[in-house]
Amino acid sequence: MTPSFQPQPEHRFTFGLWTVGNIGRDPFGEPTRKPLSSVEIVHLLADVGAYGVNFHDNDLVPIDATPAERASIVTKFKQALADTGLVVPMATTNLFTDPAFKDGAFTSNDPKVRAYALQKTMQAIDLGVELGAQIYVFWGGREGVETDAAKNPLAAMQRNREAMNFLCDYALDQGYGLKFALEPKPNEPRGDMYNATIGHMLAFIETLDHPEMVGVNPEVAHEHMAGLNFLHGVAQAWDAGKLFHIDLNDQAFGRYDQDFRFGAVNLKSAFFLVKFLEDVGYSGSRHFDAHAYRSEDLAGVKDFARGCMRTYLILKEKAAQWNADSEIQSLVAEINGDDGSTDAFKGAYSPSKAAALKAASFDRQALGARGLPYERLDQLTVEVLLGVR
Ligand code: GLT
Ligand code: MN
Ligand code: MN
Repeated sequence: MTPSFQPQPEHRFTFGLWTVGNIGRDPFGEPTRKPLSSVEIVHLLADVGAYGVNFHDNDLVPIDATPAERASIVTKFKQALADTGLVVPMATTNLFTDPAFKDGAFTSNDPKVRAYALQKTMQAIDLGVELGAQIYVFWGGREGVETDAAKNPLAAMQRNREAMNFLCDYALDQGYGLKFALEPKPNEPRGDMYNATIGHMLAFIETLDHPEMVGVNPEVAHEHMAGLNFLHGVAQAWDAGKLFHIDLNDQAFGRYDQDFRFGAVNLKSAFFLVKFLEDVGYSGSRHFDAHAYRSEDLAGVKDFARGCMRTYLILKEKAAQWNADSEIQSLVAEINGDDGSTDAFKGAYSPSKAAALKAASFDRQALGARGLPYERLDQLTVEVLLGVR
């Protein structure tokens, strides 16, 4: 049977209100698309086959809304969810748009800004939980500097920790059962942002009071902006039990924050990422944190959203093909071959093992002379991707 590449709820494909809702503004140009209401976005996402919709507090409820306005917006949004069957797996706080956050939220030098950021986040957590969110994302968009004269990086780290500890305790105190997912990014909008990569964030999490409820939300584009191998960071997060959420998109290395459609730039990296997520059985949201090219109209926004999901599903099918390809698998077996001659040295340390290993002899020249068939394996991978196998 030819696969249909039709998104299904079990694929856990989600989009943010801000992604398909992006109006095509950039630092050099005015919007190219009309804003959509959150209800319209829910219907658009249902139309293209998404499973869920995520939001920042202010994507849904304007920052200056009255309690009555909030209530009416939430009622309409809940109705749209009920009408379409879409769910809200994740929510987050906008701590970057308002000028109050121009020098950061949790890491601001101003204690009033820090307190306001905590207040806003608690209210946003309440909103997210009310709509069903189980994962709460923290992207520190303004947590950084343009000059290190402005902020002590150690103080920033401590303030960030204090805020996360406070908010973990808040969520626990409310009995929310939330998990927090921290999203690293190296720069943009700040000159440099704290906890710049997946690795920084994983280390930071271990210093918190409740590390068990905090994981990461890595984004393809953000690690690529730092010139890093995204898959390796994701594998490390998975190994640590910290892959709570993932932001899929694409990005040319070394460029500004492009947030392109998933698979739009680095297809081979996208392939190995999808293969990894599927092979290990990642069961969280596949969240597309990206937006349509500024040149698109509403139909193009749908093409963008469908393209993200379709590319993921095609790559998932290619990964299954790679795993089932006998020539590829025999190369994999050859690469990982083991004649058992080092069995005595494997596993945990013991003094006798160490002594035996120190006394063993190895044919170093033969080890160095052995050819590794990675060229053939990579070419076969390319041919799977190009559809000629
Ligand atoms: C913003 C940012 C993203 C974050 C979102 C969550 S908003 O668009 O570029 O990477 O995931 O705050
Ligand atoms: Mn991004
Ligand atoms: Mn993101």
